[in-house]
Amino acid sequence: MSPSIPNSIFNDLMADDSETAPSLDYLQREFATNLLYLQGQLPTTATPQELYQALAYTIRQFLMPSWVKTTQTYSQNKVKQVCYFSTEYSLGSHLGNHLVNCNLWEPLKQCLEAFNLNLQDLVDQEIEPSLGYGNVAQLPIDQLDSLSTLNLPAIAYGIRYEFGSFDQEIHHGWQVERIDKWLRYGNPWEILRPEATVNVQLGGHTEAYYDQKERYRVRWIPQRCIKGVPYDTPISGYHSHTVNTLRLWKAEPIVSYNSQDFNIGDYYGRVQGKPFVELLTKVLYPHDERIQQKQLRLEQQFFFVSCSLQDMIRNHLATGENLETFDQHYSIQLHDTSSALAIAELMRLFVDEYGLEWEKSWSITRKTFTYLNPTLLPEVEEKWAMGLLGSLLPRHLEIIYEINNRFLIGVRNQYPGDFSKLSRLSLVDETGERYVRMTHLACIGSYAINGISLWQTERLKQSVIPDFYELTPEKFRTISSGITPRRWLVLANPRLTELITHKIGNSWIKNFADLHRLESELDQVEFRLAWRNIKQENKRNLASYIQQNCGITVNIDSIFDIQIERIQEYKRQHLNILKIITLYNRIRKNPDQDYVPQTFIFAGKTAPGYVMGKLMIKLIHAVGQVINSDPIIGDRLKVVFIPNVNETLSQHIYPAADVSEHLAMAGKKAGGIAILKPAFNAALTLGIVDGASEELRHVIGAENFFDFGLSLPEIEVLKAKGYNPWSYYHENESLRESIDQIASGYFSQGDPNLFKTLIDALLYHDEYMVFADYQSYMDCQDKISQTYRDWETWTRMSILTVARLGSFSSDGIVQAYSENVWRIHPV
Ligand code: 16O
Repeated sequence: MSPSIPNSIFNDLMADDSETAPSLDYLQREFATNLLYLQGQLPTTATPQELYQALAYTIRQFLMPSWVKTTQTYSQNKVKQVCYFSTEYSLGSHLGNHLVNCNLWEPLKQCLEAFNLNLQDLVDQEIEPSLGYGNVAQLPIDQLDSLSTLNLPAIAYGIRYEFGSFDQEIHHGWQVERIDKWLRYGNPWEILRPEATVNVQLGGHTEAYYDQKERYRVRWIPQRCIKGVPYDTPISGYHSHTVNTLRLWKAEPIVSYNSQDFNIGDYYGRVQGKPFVELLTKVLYPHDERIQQKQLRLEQQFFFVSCSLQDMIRNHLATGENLETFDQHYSIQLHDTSSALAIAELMRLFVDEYGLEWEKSWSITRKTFTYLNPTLLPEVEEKWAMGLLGSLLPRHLEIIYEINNRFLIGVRNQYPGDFSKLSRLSLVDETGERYVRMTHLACIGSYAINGISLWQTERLKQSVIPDFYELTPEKFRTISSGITPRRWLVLANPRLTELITHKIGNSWIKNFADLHRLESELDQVEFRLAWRNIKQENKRNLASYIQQNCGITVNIDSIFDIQIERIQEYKRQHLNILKIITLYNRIRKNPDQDYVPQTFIFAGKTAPGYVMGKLMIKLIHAVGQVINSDPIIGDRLKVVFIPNVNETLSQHIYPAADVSEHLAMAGKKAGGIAILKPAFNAALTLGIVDGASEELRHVIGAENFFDFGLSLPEIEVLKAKGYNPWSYYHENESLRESIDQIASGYFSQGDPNLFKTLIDALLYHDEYMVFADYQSYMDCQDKISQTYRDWETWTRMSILTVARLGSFSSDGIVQAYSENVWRIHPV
């Protein structure tokens, strides 16, 4: 039975009036109504969080009609969609993003001003869902923004972790982790879809049988069965009617309606078992530490791919199509190997559940998947121990064996007698304990393989998976990465957005290459002045945040130099610290000289079990404490650590940055889209030339980029010669002085032991060649200070950086993927 709501009512609701801005009056009424009816609050007693919620409810209704229409259009017109499969999404805040995309920022700002409320303050109340770490989790989110903007059909599947990336607190300079309860106030941006629930099986064994047609078949007798419940979140695009969906799965126990199950004991047993099932989607695991709960991670991966594939098959069949056309309606983008099990699961669904022939199933499967490999080093590849995989997914292990057998027959024919080739390509690693190699599964089961930057894709071909490149070179694509200008410029930096738009119109927001028009404005002195003043304003804002949250007064005429990324040895925050200590020593020795004042701003989390990462955070604080309170130094040098950085907070930091640092040793960093965010916000880049930074430097011009350090070939030469950190220590006086200070306890109240592990790691191994790059880094730093003295030159470099970023918008990337890989079309 479907309700018959009169057209006069429903058409009105669905009417598309997104072109015309809602009246002030309307917005004010809606906001007040939501505050009262949904929050049960009065203006006098409402907390900022409740005001934010009322605002969120006010905005989300603008999205709903387009969202419903988009979904309906896809299924009615049987449109081909790209489906992202990723275990991680760094969503960032919803409200600000939708306000920009729906053109509601200004109207709402006015609406709230009349209520004596500040829009930005309320936007900052949102607890963002941090359901992933770093670049790899950010990439799909920016691409989804572009997909909706370009009216391209997409759906993203993932896991609805109850607790995302932990909250970072700093106690006496040490990182302390707090559970991220992002759902504690409810989540106005999701809608629960219980009717789309699916069941997922785990464990048990398999058995062979003959079906009615006397065909040999296998069936899986699972030991456990759990429910996957989807929660949908809208993904809006910039000034577009397309609202795509992010569908995240939560694990729940199956509630039986079989009356016999309801004897008392069983009932309480079930209630008590509930938390164990829900453990599955409880928490996001960091990947930069060894996880004990490996099994849980494998369960998470399988759970979400199984839910998603079943969902897709159900939707596909519901349109009246059969499975033979599956690949014509879906392209599945495997985001790293954490979703590669989908290949085995799709085969199982086709062969076991729907009775398709193996060959047919394999052919459809291979035409469905595309694989993004964002890694650099073969040693970080994901492998699952055979025993674990077999006990959790017995049928999938058999399927993987079968895929492997058939694959290796082909390899044997192509390379007769080459046994080492065979073992290098095999899905099963048999060099020690036996493992299934997920990278291999992803390569074999997909029709396109791409890296994350041009350079990294080359590394994939040459050194990460060269055998696959040799075998199937036609699968490899070279599409770079980019970020969305909406989130990283329009939302993050309204002042700069306004100035750019004032100069060249607003077409650049959708056609990012239009920014090149800024180059012709370069010679106008008022323009450069305006550009510089915006940076100063943004620095003033950040300075007051720092004052309030870190209790440190910073000089807004100093260079704001940022290093925001995960704290990891290979990213070399300690190199930065050694530089800062050197600068400190210089001022102490010659206090009367004229120095360019500098503020060094760090932010980043480190994995909870990563001792060295934690020690690096402590070192930043310890050095900061000494420097920041030294009267001789005054405001010429400050060290700041901004705790608990996430997407939203970083959007307040980038616009204030003069310099952004990227210090990872050459050859260690695969993606590096992080380098783009400060550049979008007119910061100059100081970095190792490697991968993404090489692309950036090439595009903006080497003269606008500060580079330093050893290149990858130079590192290899040095390693071959035998790298000895001691020789640098002995030869470089200021380096030695800095190291000795840390080692002697100068920054740890006389305690020589506190940083001993860190210092010893540098002196005895220095795996990431911090010492080898130190002098070149110092020289580069001096060049920066010199350049900064001349603000005209500096501002020109800054404008040119932004003007030349055109090719780094995720719009262009997604366009290229759609045409060359996914073969999807605008709707
Ligand atoms: C519920 N949302 S009832 Br754009 C969610 N409708 O299902 C719960 N949403 O998970 C959540 O905890 C609860 O809200 C409290 O916030 C419901 C409708 C909706 C409309 C537009 C957009 C997004 C969602």
